[in-house]
Amino acid sequence: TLNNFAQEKRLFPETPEQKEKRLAWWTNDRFGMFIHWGLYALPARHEWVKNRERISDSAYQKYFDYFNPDLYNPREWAKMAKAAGMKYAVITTKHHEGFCLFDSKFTDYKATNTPIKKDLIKEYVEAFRAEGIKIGFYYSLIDWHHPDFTIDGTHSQRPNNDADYEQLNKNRDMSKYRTYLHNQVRELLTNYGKIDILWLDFSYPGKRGKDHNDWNSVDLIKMVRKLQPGIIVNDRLDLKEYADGGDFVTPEQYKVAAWPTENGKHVPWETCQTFSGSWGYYRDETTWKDVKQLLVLLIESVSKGGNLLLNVGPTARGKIDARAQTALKGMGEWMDVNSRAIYGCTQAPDEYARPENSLLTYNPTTKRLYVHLLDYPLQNFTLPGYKGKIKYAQFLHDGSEIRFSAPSGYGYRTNGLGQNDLNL
Ligand code: JFZ
Repeated sequence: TLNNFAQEKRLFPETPEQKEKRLAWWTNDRFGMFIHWGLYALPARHEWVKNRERISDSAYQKYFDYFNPDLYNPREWAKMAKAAGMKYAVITTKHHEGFCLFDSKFTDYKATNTPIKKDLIKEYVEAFRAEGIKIGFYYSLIDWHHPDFTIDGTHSQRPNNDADYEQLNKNRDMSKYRTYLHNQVRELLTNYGKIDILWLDFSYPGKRGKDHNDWNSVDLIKMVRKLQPGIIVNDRLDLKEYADGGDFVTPEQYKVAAWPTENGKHVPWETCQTFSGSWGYYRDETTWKDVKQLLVLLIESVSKGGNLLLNVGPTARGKIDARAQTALKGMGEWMDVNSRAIYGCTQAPDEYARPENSLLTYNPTTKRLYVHLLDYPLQNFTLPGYKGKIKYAQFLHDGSEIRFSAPSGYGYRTNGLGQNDLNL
């Protein structure tokens, strides 16, 4: 209610209606490409490799010295994203390792100083924009390379003993890192034209953690909105006490049970998912999801009012892994004929109780209900509880008629689906 709204703690003067409008394209489009790319593509065993294996700066330096993605062709990536039906993309401009794919004035630890000698972000922005894909930046709040980022529980140089933290941090000054972080976000939101999405990652309050004070999240987000008034920002700044500390929630690598709520109201959400488990390119990982699993992730998100940001981890030479390409193609084939059940769709009204082994998406503008049959063929299915009148039913992929009947006492029932409409 309006009353609630007045009581909420806010940073910006924006009504819920204005927010809905600002997010309208994102809510409509539903499906985006996440891109995790950095020096960790060279070891090719997880983007947290520096932390996991406690690799020193000097030992990690070889990946900088040999970073040379000679086959980088972001136009090709953008075409793949587009063919899969993805409408926006979010790339790691800097991940936790601290390496910048963009040409920053504030560091030497950047792609322009490696053998490739290019601002890879500039090329990404131009290529994806040319394909009509909205532009997102991921920027890591964590930085394992910056000399002033205090060593914490996530750090690659973390000590084994609690007592050693103080000693290690005595020459580190988080206020200097904070300035660096604000400066770089300002560069990213100034030098590359209109940016549609910003992903800041992440806060982890606690004893060996970092929270909104470490990033000065309040001033950071104020700067972000001033530089890019239309931008959509994720929720990992630790600004939970504000109703507008982030635009959407980000459940990661798991399926949500239901549309997430805050104060009893549905909130915008996006799940981010990998093809194989790791975000960065991982050569030997064998846990690849198949096309059906991936499509179910997408459909299930939309069926609960959310988005899917599906990740690729390009290789050290700048190619999208062949297995990821095949999966993207498979999703694209499905989207070619079925995207109408994704774009502009959301959770179906409750009255459409879900038939077994199916997911429902619903377009509130056209009032069309999409029943995604996860098992097929099947003898028939019912829409129990639906009291309205169905005018017509058809398969979406080929427009063929589905015959149905409305027996008294319960909802609609299809007749012999997948069995040549034989009424058994
Ligand atoms: C973070 C990163 O550490 C990871 O490498 C990747 O970039 C991913 C998209 O984001 O991982 C997180 C961050 C936050 C949570 C979980 C994983 N969280 O809040 O549950």
